[in-house]
Amino acid sequence: EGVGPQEYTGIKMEVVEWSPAAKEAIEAKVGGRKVFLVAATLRPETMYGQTNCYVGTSIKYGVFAMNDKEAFLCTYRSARNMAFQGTSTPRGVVDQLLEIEGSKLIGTKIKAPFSVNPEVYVLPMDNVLATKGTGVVTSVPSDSPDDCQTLYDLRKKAAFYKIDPAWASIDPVPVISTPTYGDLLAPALLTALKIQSQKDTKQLAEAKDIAYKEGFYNGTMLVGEFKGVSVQEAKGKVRDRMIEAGLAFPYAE
Ligand code: A2H
Repeated sequence: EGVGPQEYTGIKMEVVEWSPAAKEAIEAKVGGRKVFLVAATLRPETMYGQTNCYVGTSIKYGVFAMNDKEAFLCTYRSARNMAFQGTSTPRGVVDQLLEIEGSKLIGTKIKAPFSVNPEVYVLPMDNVLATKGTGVVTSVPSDSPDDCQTLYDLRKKAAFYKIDPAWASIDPVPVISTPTYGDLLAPALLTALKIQSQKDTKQLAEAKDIAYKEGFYNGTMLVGEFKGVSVQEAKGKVRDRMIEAGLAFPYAE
């Protein structure tokens, strides 16, 4: 954790189809609002490669009215931060419509803004922290070692994780190229560091560090409007485009 506030990008992922366990409880209470799962990311330029989304199964989430038309699914803590950052109206008011446990969200189908794969599924991840961001994580297995290893674990043990294998069937998408690791940085690092499971937290922390530095300082975009542009230059521009499109917003904590 740094000293100052961390500047994230909040990514709005509209619900296309709720999981059976969430459907009735939620649809009855949102008053016709569009509902979005909302993730906090430090890497908006990687959203082209989102293949799924992660929640923690034992985390308590809420659905919060942001205004008359939209509701966000995230932790109470993050909804409260948003209320004081002008994301919802009136300022400072948290309007919680319902509470739901993460386990019930698994299998929900959502839109993945800017992704090559326009619709993706909500899946479980062991290491999601309730105390960071919104408690919802966009999964970009091409560039995040944690996301990639979790996807591999889910594919290996679909029954154990109680998921339909089809929900984890989208492969990592090349988004950024680096001279040392090629077009799929995170899968290459998992192999190089011999990482086998989400439980290899020490090696994953090292992989995450390398991935972040390599991607940021040496990466070039392979897709989207800023194809061919360096990641350093594209990062803020993709963020701006997503905000202009109403698919993202600034979020700090
Ligand atoms: B990042 P920092 Cl491609 N629990 O987004 C666990 N992890 C969380 C989280 C939570 N509650 N909320 C956000 N995160 C993840 C993309 C990404 C991210 C890529 C590569 C690296 C990366 C796609 N996932 O993060 O502790 C989110 O994943 C590595 C730094 O605040 C978010 O950005 O530095 C990042 O952790 C924020 O972590």
